[in-house]
Amino acid sequence: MLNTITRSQRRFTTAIISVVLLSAATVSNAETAEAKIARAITAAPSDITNDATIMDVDGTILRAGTNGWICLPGVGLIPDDQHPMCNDAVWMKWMAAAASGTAFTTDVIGVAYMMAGDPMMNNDNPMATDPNDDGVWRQEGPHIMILFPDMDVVADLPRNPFVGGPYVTWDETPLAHVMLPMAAKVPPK
Ligand SMILES: [Cu+2]
Repeated sequence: MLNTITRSQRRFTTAIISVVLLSAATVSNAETAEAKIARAITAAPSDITNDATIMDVDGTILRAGTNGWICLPGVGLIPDDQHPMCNDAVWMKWMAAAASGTAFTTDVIGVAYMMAGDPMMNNDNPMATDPNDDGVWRQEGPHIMILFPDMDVVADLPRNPFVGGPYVTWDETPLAHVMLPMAAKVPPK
């Protein structure tokens, strides 16, 4: 399945690259490293963040770490985003694949913490930017995100973000993953 990325999906990931570059250019200078680190460490529990590497969205190391976790002050794929995340190595591989337009594969699960919440996202289409775009929009509160080697193992999970519990986001795209919310939420108006 991962070998058969459609042309539209490829166009999507190409668009992501330009977004990343734009984001790096506009965000980096606006804030101090201290402010970025302070926000990045709100993404996960302190027994992760205390020894995590803190990396800016453009790849600059703001603080070296030792435990393999990488915390970022925002989602680098979205311009000016300020929702921090702490990623394991598998999620960093996913981020790189999304940014470069290459297919993502993994042999093991990946875990990312976003305990400070997500930006508003379209659950069905990672490319959607207009609130009037089709699909279900959701803004997740504190949550964990999980990648699987084979999404067939989570085929029974809902695609609806509002039924409670874990759900699949960006189903049928190369960026599909499971969202595990830690708080209740309601659909946007
Ligand atoms: Cu998230």
